[in-house]
Amino acid sequence: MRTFTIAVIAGDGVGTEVIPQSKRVLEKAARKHQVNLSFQDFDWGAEHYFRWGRMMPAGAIDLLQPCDAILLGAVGHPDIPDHTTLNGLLLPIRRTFDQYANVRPAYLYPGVQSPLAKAKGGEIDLVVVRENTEGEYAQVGGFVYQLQPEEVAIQTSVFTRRGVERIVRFAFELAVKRNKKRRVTSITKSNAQGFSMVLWDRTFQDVAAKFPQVETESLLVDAAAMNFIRRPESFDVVVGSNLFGDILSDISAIIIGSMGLAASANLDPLRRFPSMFEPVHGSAPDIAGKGVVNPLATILSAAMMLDHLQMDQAARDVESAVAAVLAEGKVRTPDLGGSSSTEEVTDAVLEKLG
Ligand code: GGG
Repeated sequence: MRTFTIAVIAGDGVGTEVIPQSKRVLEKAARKHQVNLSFQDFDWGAEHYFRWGRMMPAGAIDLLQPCDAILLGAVGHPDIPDHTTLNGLLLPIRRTFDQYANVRPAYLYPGVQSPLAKAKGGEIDLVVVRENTEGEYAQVGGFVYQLQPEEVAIQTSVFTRRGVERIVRFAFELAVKRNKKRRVTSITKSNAQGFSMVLWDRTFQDVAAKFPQVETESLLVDAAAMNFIRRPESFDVVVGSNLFGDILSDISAIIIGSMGLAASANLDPLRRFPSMFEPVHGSAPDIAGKGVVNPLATILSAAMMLDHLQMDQAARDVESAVAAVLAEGKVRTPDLGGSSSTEEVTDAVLEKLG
């Protein structure tokens, strides 16, 4: 029997509730397909920070590297600044393992009510592809006169032709693979950002020329935000920088009914390093510990992990089980208007898995 080693970082807040549930689903799906998943749990995150002054130990990357994939819950704690939690765990993993494609699908499942009055099940079906290693999140900059009244902060975005080209190519290849609308929308703000985003536009045109079978569209990020609300059904694959992809994928998450349904993958498409799978949502301290967080975003992220590990049928089984639970509409957490617990929703998914 084939064995995959999965590094598991439950992290903080609701991360510690959704991860055990997604492991239950993964175990059942793997058993059904005669695959063995060996989970290696790492107790990194806010508690580790309170104890040791850092979100993860110095040798963390070396411990993760031999694993086949990483499953992450959430990071963030009300008593630690967000830039400390993010830069102490999530961002270094994405960058060190060159997980340059952050893939965030948004599908409106039949049976789920979108806040957009006209949207019907199946009508929203898009993927935000976010550049994940450079751009606005490159962490280049510093303070001058730090903590003085005349303090200056400089934060520089980094856009390389290689970085833009590879993420745009990934988006085109995904549009071909999905074989739906075969449309790639590029997001910039090149009217105001006349260097980095102009490089992005030029690179997009160069890559697009190699995919004549794929329709293209270029939108400024403000127009894209509006059109995600006005005509979400027109989008297929949407590619944008680290910051723009982050923001737009929160809009795409909420128009499909809940952040609790938004899955994501941080991929190294070249498979040199482990890829990482996580729900789009954070640690949600307001509902943490109450047993009501929606586990489906993490379960769907786990399905993306199975797909990446080439367990295609197991991935489809998990997605179908989630779709069946949502279509039935009986068991759902409060974010979807229900009163079921995190565990009850997982039980329902397990039952559908058969
Ligand atoms: N699910 C992982 C998590 O906690 N995400 C919260 C967050 O702040 N993410 C920022 C990002 O994706 O760049």
